[in-house]
Amino acid sequence: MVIEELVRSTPATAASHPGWTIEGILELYALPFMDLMHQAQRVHRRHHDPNRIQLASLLSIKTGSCPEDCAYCPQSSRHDTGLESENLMPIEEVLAAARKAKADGAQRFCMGAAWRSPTARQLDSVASLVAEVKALGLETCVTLGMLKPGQAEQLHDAGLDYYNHNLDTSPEFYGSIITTRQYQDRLDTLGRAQAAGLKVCCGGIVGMGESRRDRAGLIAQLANLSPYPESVPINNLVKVPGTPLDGAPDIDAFEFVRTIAIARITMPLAAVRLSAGRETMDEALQALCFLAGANSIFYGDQLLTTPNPQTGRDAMLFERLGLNTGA
Ligand code: SAM
Ligand code: DTB
Ligand code: SF4
Repeated sequence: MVIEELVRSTPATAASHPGWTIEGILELYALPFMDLMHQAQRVHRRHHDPNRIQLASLLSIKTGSCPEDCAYCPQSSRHDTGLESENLMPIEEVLAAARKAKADGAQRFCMGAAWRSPTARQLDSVASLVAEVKALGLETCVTLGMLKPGQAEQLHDAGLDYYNHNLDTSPEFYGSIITTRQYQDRLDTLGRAQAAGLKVCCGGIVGMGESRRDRAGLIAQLANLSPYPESVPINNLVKVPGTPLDGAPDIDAFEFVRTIAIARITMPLAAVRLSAGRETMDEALQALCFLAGANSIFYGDQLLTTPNPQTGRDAMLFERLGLNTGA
């Protein structure tokens, strides 16, 4: 069986596998659900502790008034979402949040800024933040928009571990969601981050009204990056009133789980993160996502501007499932 062979021959390295074309990925989507889950568990157990979940905490260090027009995003200045804009957060506030995240058990601290692309001065400020957060003993991640030549190197020198920059969807659907930048701009920034020696956190959003082929197209793009991303966040759209996608139809829960399973199979070594959208998922569905190979979550009561499950609720879920977090 072709799929069996592809799954078996996917290398245990971060090198992409030439077999993961859109058509190959659509074949995975077409598998009976139980067979897909079985394949995903096989891959997951070969490369990861199946009972371990990595915790990453998020902080919005600069909120709102973004000039980009991403149709899903509450922080775009083009949408009236009632969000209050904030300037770059003072360093002490960021460090207080990072210390709390560490005390709560997070391994990684991700700082997000609603910028199209940071200026040289903004990047200097973020580089100082990164160095201080790193000194607390946390892995560091930032997401700042597009990087210009030299900026990824500056972040790397400051001690940054990961750069988050999502491809969000397939190249074909991208223009229906964002018009103020091109897919190639995103690929260029990812290339700069990788060339500077940063690890990459790159994934996308499902539930934006895209087709299955678009979801397969996103995964094909991710899996064929060379190397594929170390972290792959799979976000379920958080529908925010005032954004153009507020009324998007819900994605079928099993289609979401399939997407996680396929990210796991095609990028065996990656940390696949069950990202935005957990607030509206019940615990059984989250458990199914972990079974499909998700082994990372955003941990903390808030994502960037929208709510996330309370940490106490997550801790209870881990206990009920016998999951450990390495904390
Ligand atoms: N401005 C930078 C950028 O776009 O790269 C960094 C911050 S931006 C908010 C980071 C990511 O959050 C986006 O790429 C998108 O994948 C995700 N995101 C934003 N709004 C979302 C929503 N409503 N639901 C799910 N994910 C969302
Ligand atoms: C990612 O893939 N998801 C996170 C993080 N990377 C930066 C952001 C989710 C944002 C959800 C909407 C909000 O809270 O503003
Ligand atoms: Fe700006 Fe990032 Fe939101 Fe797009 S996703 S509007 S670039 S903050």
